[in-house]
Formats: sequence, structure tokens, C-alpha cells
Amino acid sequence: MDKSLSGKVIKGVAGVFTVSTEKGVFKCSARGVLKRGEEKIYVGDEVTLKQERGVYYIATVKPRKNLFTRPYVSNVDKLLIVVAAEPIPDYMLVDKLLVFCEGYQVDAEIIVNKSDLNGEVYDYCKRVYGDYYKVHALSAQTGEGVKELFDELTGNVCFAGQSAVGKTSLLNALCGLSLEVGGLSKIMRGRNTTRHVEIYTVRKDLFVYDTCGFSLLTLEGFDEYELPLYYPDFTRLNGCRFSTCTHTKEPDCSVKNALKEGKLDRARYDRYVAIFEELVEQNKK
Ligand SMILES: Nc1nc2c(ncn2[C@@H]2O[C@H](COP(=O)(O)OP(=O)(O)OP(=O)(O)O)[C@@H](O)[C@H]2O)c(=O)[nH]1
Ligand SMILES: [Mg+2]
Ligand SMILES: [Zn+2]
Repeated sequence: MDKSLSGKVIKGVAGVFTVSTEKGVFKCSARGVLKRGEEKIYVGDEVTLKQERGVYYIATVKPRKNLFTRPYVSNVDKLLIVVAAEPIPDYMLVDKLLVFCEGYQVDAEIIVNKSDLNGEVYDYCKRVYGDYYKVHALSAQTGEGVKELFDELTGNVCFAGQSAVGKTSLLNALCGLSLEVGGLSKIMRGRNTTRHVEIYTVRKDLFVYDTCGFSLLTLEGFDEYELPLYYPDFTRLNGCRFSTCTHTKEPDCSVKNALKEGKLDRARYDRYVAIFEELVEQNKK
């Protein structure tokens, strides 16, 4: 019997999985797993490989810590949510990603890239999110802050955020790579340049997932009544008349009081209500 080898799936395209192991990087099929009718294999999975006639195949998948969808990636230790002065930030996406991370207990940090352009987005993020999440000002173009941030990170770190905020550019700046980057279209939207997820080994203890950004993320499986629990800026207030307050229509609501007093960001609250209503609709079906 040949001994099995452990590794991490760093790429998967059309049924061919690239697996990084201590003996090198191998292209593998999932034959062994699929034969037994088990579930799929995702980028980020920890797997064991077996060899048959000199070719490796994936034999088993270890239990996952977590699984993100659209795109599928697993075992994320930290999500880096990237925004920038352009394209215009989609804070709804930022909030949904944060809710997802709170729900699945994944660490999240916010990166404001393109800080060579202007500081407004950084100021907003620092004010609204800064008490609960780390907010970093970076520039892939000038290199500002890039090395310093990644020197502090370890484990499986995954980029998220709109197309064209500069996720791939940050990876290029960090590792001296020359992966393809894209610009903005005429209507100032990104061009979805990165199409496949791939994990890059930055150091032996740091793996960075470059993705197309999770812009289609849904909060499938989330209950509207658990949503308030995933807003650290709301839970710290802790003074609503009803312990199950959804902060939407109830009287004596500490969140709405804080809003009146200017202690919470109105736009963040409005996005919360929109997400709450989206979940109500989704869960009716
Ligand atoms: N001014 C400025 N432009 C930047 C910076 N970082 C990236 N860009 C530009 O932003 C555009 C998009 O960069 P990408 O790295 O392709 O963005 P992405 O987030 O990977 O986009 P997708 O792969 O489509 O999700 C490119 O034209 C980059 O040159 C920066 O720090 N400053
Ligand atoms: Mg990209
Ligand atoms: Zn309330």
C-alpha cells in the first residue's frame, strides 16, 4: 500500500484540482472521492492524496471549518473585505459580508485600497466600522501599507469585495507577481478580471485566496431574527425594551435612540433594515 500525502486544494478548474503538498504541487483528479459518491471538492479544502500508476488523485477531504459560496471556498480564517474610492463602494456588500462572517465566526478586516486617490472612503469606514473591525488604508499602486499588513497575518486569508477594487493588484504588490488586473468599464463598474479562485502561498504560514469577490453573496440560511446579533454596533447598546427587538418597528429601541442622537450611522442602519426585509422575503418562500 502506498502512503497517503496531505495537501491543500489551491485551484480547481474543470475537474482538475491543483493541490499543494510538502512534496510539491500536483494536478489531481477527484476520482477517489467522487467514486464513493461523496460531496464536491472546493478550493481551500484539506485533502489526502493517493497515487496510482504514478498519478495522484484526491482520496479524502478533511472536515471543513467553513464554506463560502459564489464562489465556493473553504477553511477561511480571515476575510479581507476590500473597498476603494473607485468603483463607488458597495457598502451593502460590505455589510452582508460582515454579517456572513459574524454568523460563521470568521474574522473580518476592512481594507481601503487606492488610498493614493483620496481619504474619504477610509474616513467613512473608520468611523462606521473602526470600533469593531480593523480598517487599513493601503495602496497597491504606491505599496503603502501592503507589506506591513501582510507581515501581521497568518493562516488562510481570503480577499472579498467588488470587482476592480484592487484585490489582485494587492497580491501582485505583495508578492511581486504579475497576475492580470482590469480597469473600470464606461459605467464605472469592474470587469470581473479574476474568474477563478486561486490560493497563493505568500509565506509558509500565510495563504492568500484571490477571488472574484463574492458580489453575488446571499444570506441563504440566515434567519431575520438572528440578524441583529451580527451587528456588534447594535448589540453593544443592549437597552431595548424587548430582548428580541429587531430594531425595526418596536418602541423604546436603543438602536433607534442611538440613531436620533447621531451615535450610529444612518446609512448603515438603512442597509440593515433593507437586509432584514430581504431576509423576511427570502424566508417566506
Ligand atoms: N489608483 C490606484 N489604482 C489601483 C490601485 N490598486 C489597483 N488599482 C487599479 O484598479 C483596477 C482594478 O484592479 P484589480 O486588481 O484587477 O481589481 P480586482 O479587485 O482584482 O478585480 P476583479 O478581479 O475583477 O474582482 C486596475 O486598473 C488597477 O490598476 C491603487 O492602489 N491605486
Ligand atoms: Mg482580481
Ligand atoms: Zn431595538
